[in-house]
Amino acid sequence: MIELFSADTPNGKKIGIMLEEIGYEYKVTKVNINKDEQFKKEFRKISPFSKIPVIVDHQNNKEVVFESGAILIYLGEKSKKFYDLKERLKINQWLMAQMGYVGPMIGQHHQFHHYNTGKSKFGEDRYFKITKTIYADLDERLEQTKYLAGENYTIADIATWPWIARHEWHDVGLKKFKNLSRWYLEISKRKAVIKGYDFMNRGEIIPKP
Ligand SMILES: N[C@@H](CCC(=O)N[C@@H](CS)C(=O)NCC(=O)O)C(=O)O
Repeated sequence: MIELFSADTPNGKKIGIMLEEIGYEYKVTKVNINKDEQFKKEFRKISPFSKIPVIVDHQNNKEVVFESGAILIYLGEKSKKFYDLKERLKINQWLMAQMGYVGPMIGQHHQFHHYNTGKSKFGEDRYFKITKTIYADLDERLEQTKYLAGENYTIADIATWPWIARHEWHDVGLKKFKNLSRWYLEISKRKAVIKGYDFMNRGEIIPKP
């Protein structure tokens, strides 16, 4: 059994989706990041930067894995699903791009454009512009390939999709990006994605473009 310490955010949803995709039994332990539970001493023992998500693999000597990208790789290697070692070089590039660029930049767009409007024009303009560029760059990639790392659905898609699923907050207009919308909609229809998107059982529905 895998224990998932998480909150209902794009980084949290990645792992809910992956666990549903690989069909593993898992238990969600909620960490309320709005009430600073991530800073509690007990949680910091498994999460050195006080961040969700983290997993504990009770079948594997209570192995702890933090950082969503590392968790996806761990689960991909363990299940031998969505992380084909022959495609590893391509998958890693798109996964790292999500971890180091797509997520952090869109995350800042959420901070300035969604949560803190009016506090910093510079911040709002900067991250709005970067988010639009990310949409365009992903669209260009998905014009050439079916999925981000090539012809197969992989952990790189699982890592990126939950960020685009917040498109209503972005005000970029997902519909305008034909290839990105095609990819988004196709992944939205997967049973595991529908279930993993709502891994906190709040009745959440995936927003349409
Ligand atoms: N690179 C990390 C980022 C994790 C992260 O930023 N988690 C956020 C929620 S999405 C969090 O725990 N925030 C609480 C805080 O910063 O205090 C990952 O992908 O796992």
